[in-house]
Amino acid sequence: MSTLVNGGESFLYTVNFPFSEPPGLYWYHPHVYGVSEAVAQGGASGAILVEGIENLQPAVAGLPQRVMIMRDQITAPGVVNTGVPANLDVSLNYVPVSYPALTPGVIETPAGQRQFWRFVNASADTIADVQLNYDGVAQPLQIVALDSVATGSQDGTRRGKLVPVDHLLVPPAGRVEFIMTAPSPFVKTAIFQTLALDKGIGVTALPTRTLAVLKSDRLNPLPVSVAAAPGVAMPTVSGTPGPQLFEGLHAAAVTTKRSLYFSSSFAPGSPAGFFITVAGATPTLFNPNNPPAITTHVGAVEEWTIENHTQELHAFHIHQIHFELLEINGKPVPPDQRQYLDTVQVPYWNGTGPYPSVKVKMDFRGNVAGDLVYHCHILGHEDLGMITIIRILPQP
Ligand SMILES: [Cu+2]
Repeated sequence: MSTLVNGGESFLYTVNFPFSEPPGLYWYHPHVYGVSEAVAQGGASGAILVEGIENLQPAVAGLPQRVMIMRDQITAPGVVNTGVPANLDVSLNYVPVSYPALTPGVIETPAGQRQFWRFVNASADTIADVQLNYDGVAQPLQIVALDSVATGSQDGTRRGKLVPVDHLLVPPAGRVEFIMTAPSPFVKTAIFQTLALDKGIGVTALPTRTLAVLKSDRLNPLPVSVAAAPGVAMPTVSGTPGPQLFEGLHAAAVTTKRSLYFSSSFAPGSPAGFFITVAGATPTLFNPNNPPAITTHVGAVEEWTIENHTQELHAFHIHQIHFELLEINGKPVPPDQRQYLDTVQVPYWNGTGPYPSVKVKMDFRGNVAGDLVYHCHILGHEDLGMITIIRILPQP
C-alpha cells in the first residue's frame, strides 16, 4: 500500500492467481494517493485476462474476442470545451474521441459475426453506460461476465448464465464481457456508444458519445484508425471448472453487519474533501498512516449498507475481494442482477427523503489477509479523501 515506483525505477511484483480465481477480465493501474486521477488520465492502465472463462461460459468458446479499454483525459490544454457538456474527453484503446470534433475510431468487422467483447472502464472519473446501436435500434448484449466473474456461475453449478441487456452502466473500474453480433451489410449506421448520464445536482452531466463506429461494408472501408484489433479467437472448452472463489456466498451466514456512507464537505472551518465513513465515526481524510476504519478476519461474511449523503454519484470499490449485490435503495435486486462485483455505483441524494443506498454481501472467505482499501473509484473523489483502510486478520 506504500510502494512507490518513480520514474527511472523498477520494482518486481510477484502476483499469484489462485486456481479458484474466477477467469475473466481484470485490469491494473497505479494507485498513488493524490495523483491517481492524473495518472489514469495519462493512460497508465491495462487489461489482464485470466484464461478459462469458456469453461464457465461455453457460449464464448471459439468466438473472436476484442478487448476494449475506455479511458478519459483532460480536453486538449488551452481548450475550454464549453460546447460540450463534459469536461473530459474519452478514448477507446487509445483512440481519442476528442472535443470538438468527437470523431470516434472505426472497428472493421465481418458482417453478422458473433464476437466476444471484453470492455473495461479504466477512466479516472467518467462513468460509462455502454450500448450497441444499429440504425437507431439498441442491440442485445449477452452479458457473459461482470467484474471478472461469469454471471450466474457462483451458485455451485460452475456454469454461467448469459444475461441479455440493451445497455449497461459500467462505473470507473467496472468490467463487462458480452457477446454481440456485428451489423449486417444493410445497416447504415452501427455505433458503440456511451449514453448520457445525470451525475448529480450541480454536477456536469455526461453526454451521449460514440466510442467507435462499426464498419462491416468491405466495399467502403474507411481510411481511419481502428479502435480495436480483432483478438485471438477464444479457445474451445478444455475442462470442467474447479471450485470458484465466491461459490456459496449467497447462502453463507452473515457474521457482521455494517453501515457506511459517502459524504463531502467544503464548508469553512471543517476539513474540506470527500469522505467514506463507517456510521458513527468522524469523517476523516485519507492518510496511509490512519488506523484501519474496519477490522475483520478471514472467513467473515459481512453485509454492508452503503449510503450516499451527497448530491452526486459515487462508485464504491473494494480491493482484492468481491461482494454480492443484494439491494439498491432498500429494494432487492432481481436474481439475474445479483452478481459478484467489486465496483457498484451508489445513486445520489436529491435533497429530500431517505439517503440512497446499496446493500452488499462482502466475501472474506478467500485467502486474502492484511490491509487493503475501499474507496470511491471516481478518482477525483478518491484523491481528495474518499478512501479508507480495512484490515483483514488471519482466520481466528
Ligand atoms: Cu465519488
